[in-house]
Amino acid sequence: MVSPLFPSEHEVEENTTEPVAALTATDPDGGEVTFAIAGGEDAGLFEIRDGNQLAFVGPPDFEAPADAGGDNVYQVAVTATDDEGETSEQPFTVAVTDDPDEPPVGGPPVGEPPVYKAPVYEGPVYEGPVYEGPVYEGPVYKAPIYEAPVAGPPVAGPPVAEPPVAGPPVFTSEPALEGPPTEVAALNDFLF
Ligand SMILES: [Ca+2]
Ligand SMILES: [Ca+2]
Ligand SMILES: [Ca+2]
Repeated sequence: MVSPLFPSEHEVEENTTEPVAALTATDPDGGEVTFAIAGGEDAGLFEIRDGNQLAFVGPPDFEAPADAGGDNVYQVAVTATDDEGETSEQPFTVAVTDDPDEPPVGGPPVGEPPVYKAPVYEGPVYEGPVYEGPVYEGPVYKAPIYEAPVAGPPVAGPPVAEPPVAGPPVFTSEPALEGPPTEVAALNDFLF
């Protein structure tokens, strides 16, 4: 048989990560006793550490109690089992007390500058009429798409004028064979 001897009421300050209580029990037959969470409405918030330490899984917060009822009084039941399988269940009550000196919840960390919060606009909001005029349903102008001419072969320009070749002198008028002799006519008389 097993005979739990541990007290059943405890009180701890919030935020503790230390075990709430060291569980002790004796087996008159001299056997070894093991402990386990057996129930209680807040059983899920407790664990057994190192064989016989009843502890919160996470540190409790007085300002945000997680227990059933939210009154910072946690209920958990522990069983002690001896080496012959006999068990003894012991209900526990753990009251969490306030730590008045903890930093305020949600405030900036100590030593850090405050975070700038821009003011929220509280000016007038436009509440005038919403335009609900007729919807244009006339023809839609569709401009032709300009297609640039494709560049073709180079166009031959005007022929380049060649400078006239100097030829023999040309008479601009018929030499007068009759009438008063000209120098040419006189020359003819000598040749023919
Ligand atoms: Ca707190
Ligand atoms: Ca409670
Ligand atoms: Ca507090």
